[in-house]
Amino acid sequence: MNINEEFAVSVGPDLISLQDIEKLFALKNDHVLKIIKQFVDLCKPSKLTVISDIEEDIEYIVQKTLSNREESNLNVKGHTIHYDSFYDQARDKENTKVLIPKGEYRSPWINTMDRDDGLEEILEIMDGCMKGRECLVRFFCLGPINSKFTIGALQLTDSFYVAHSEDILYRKGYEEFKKLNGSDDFFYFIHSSGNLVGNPPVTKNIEKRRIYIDLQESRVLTVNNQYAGNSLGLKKLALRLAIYKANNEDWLTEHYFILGVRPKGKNRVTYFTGAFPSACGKTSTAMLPGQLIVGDDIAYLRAWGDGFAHAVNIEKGIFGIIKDVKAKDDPVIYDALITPRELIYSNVLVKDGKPYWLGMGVEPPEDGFNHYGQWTNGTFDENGNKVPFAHPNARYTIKLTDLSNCDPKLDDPNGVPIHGIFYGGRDSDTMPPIVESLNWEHGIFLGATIESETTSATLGVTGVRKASPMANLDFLVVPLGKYLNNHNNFGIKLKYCPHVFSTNYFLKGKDGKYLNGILDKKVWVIWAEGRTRGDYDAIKTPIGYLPEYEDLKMLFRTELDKDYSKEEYIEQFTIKINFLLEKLNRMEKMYKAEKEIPQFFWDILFMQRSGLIGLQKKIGKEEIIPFELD
Ligand code: SPV
Ligand code: MN
Repeated sequence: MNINEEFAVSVGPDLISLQDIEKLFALKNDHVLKIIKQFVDLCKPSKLTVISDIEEDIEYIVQKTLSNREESNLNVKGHTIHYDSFYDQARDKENTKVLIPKGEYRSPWINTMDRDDGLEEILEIMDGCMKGRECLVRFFCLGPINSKFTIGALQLTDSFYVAHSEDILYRKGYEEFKKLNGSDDFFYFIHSSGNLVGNPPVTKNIEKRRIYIDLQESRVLTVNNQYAGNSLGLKKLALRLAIYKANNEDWLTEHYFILGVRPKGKNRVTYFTGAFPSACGKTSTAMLPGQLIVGDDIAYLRAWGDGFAHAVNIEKGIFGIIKDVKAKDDPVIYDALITPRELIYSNVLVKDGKPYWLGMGVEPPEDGFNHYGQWTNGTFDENGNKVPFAHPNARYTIKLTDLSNCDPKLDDPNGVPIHGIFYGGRDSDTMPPIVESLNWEHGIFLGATIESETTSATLGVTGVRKASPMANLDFLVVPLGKYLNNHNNFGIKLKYCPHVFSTNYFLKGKDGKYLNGILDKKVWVIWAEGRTRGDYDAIKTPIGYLPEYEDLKMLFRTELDKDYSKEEYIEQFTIKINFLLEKLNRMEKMYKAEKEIPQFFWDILFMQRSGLIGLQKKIGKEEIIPFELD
């Protein structure tokens, strides 16, 4: 028997229609058939449905997610609401593990597990996990159609919500799979929500939630979850597989947005990527008024023939945090959220078919349905915590093309040339609002040392700083040293290396108040754009280049119609040597915990330290204003 016959016999006509079998055979890919057979045998669904790229198949998903109540209609046409389990509202870091074969190095920074043990455990949990349920077979593309960047993705899931979300967020891939010519060069993802309970149906056995990343087979197995960060193969699960692939080849996979910057009065678009840890301003930078958005979460970058790094968004939609989206501050998103279109809300409060979220700028009702279930103001959960009316990590899922600032180059198979990279931290007292790196290696250092401050629960205590290299620590699957080396080698190949900038929108004054307004980031971004085009001079310091006062004054005027005083500049851009030295000490301690950190990292760290100490001696002060360096 050949593989087709074997598949048809073993999977059988009670499970799959003849028409769907034909859809699979048309791919002429034995690897696809083998994977499906293996996981149908294991997960034991009662039905197998193959979804191709045609409208009718996609529409089937939308109908079924409604009829099985994974989603429900809201008042506005095309809007639906989905709920995840009360205990499945964010990425489960503890149970997301990278499976490492015996004898291979296991980095202390990465949550790893012995591969054999991990597979044994998860395959046992997945045994029969789809019993009585329908399993969907989906094909997608990570990246634009017909592009060198793009990687195929096969998804098996018993969740129509997952499938529906992926239709909004990712590009169709059934026809692209035909072009693989039988190769196994694709990622695959097996997902099951596991046993469901309640109405709407949510995952029951959360204690058996597992997300295991098997680099060796380019696959992720994930079970007993629904929250998109855990369940959707193509989002953070594929990110890890792609980081592995890129780091073993010669390109980059990053937790980057892609932004087209359009300075006033200059007829050009300059593309930037940017990585920011949570709550450091990533979405607000990607959605900066007057600019263009290509992507808000994940990018692949390759060295291109024109000498630039080119980037593509591997997604075509946004799974965005809805908290604090207000008509006043986020008019583009807000408008998309209240007008008819295909849109999934998750984990917000619904009353009379209307959604309400935290920080919406609208008074919420006193009761309704939310991630807890039937909710009234004053509901406490089983741990005695007051249940907010909506979850702080509640989300919306929409297509990028539904935003008025979507860049027409979203689907360009060549991607966009990247002139600059932002790394955004959050600290109240150390880094200036914007710093440009001295060179590419120093840019990697800036990315590797961004810190974000969590506000402590204890009153009066300064925030606890957490470093996340390139805002990618949660997704690293290769040792940090290898990752930093790959970055470095990538830059060496480029004729035009991106300029690298660190931002800090959260600097506070001596009175504890933020020194910058929410929109001031526009000035930093436009200044950075000008630097990549040679428009502005800058002041060289041991920590990088700082803007000159006159340039910022002019940009505050033209971009924001605001005054920017010398006093403000001095307060924001003063080099605080002791704080910066403390940061270097923290970084040294942290990076010493990992082996084989590249030498350039240490060279820069020690050079910065001696540069700062030298400056302190020369000027005789601990706080130095940029004018003193001119
Ligand atoms: C993030 O947390 O970085 C997200 C959302 O983009 S999630 O899909 O949960 O990863
Ligand atoms: Mn993200």
